[in-house]
Amino acid sequence: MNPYLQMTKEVQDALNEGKPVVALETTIISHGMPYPQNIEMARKVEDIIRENGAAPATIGIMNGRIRIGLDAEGLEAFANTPHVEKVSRRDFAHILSAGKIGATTVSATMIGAAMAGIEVFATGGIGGVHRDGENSMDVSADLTELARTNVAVVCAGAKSILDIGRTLEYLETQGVPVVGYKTDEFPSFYARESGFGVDFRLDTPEEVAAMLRTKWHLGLAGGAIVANPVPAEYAQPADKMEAVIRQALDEANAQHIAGKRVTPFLLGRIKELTGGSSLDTNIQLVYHNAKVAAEIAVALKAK
Ligand code: PSU
Ligand code: MN
Repeated sequence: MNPYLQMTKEVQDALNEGKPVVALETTIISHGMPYPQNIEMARKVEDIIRENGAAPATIGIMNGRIRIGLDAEGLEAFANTPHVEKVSRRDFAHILSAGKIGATTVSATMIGAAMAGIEVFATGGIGGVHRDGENSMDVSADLTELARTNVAVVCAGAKSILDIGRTLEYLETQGVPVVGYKTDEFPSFYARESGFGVDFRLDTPEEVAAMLRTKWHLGLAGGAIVANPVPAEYAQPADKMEAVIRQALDEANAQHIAGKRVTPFLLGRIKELTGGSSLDTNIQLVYHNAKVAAEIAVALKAK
């Protein structure tokens, strides 16, 4: 095993026995939600994965190790330590060698998952091409990671803080399949709609597993997006979110927020401006993604 990896017994046993495992990210805990909702979400999402037949592996960097699976203390540290670093591919080696605590984004979590041999990852939303990204060149490292690392990412699409059309164009260029899970439309996180289609629609975990196995058997490197819309009863109206997002974007521009601070700033402002009603949507869609990810991980082990 890679000497930088430190696994929980639950994950180690599952991997040794060829049982399904689902990766989870820590940026969503440290930078995506307030305490204590983040720790409640982090615990419950693990239970949902277990209930659906897989072992949960929440991934983060701590004390010079890549943690694959976190115990209660580990989860608490990511949920409630001030100034946890946000780690994408670029930051990974530095945060590890410096012994800092680093919450992994989608890109960094995919790296850790692939090192451990985990094929499926559940999260909320992915990063993408930001609005005005054609000028700022602010394109999330999540997209290039999806092009090179063999991990399927189950998400509720991308928030419309992003330019969803350009995000999908970029994914096409990078050869990343965008699967609509029981949907023909790419979802926009809070809303089930975005106005953009998916590359193809699949309706069962077995079909998704078959596509992934075939892709990887062929040696077509890279992951895939499994876009799973938020359940209708928890969705928010897209027009209400658009007004909030525009205000948050205006504030980010006025305050010259750039680089890795952009996404956490926007997420934080959206939460404040919606008075927390968006937080429940956010949490529920993560639970739904965890369930679907576990089902896909189970189906992949049967292939
Ligand atoms: N989008 C969300 N919630 C999140 C993120 C994105 O709706 O928590 C986090 C994820 O960890 C994602 C990261 O990988 O933000 C992308 O950051 P950036 O835009 O700086 O690449
Ligand atoms: Mn960025």
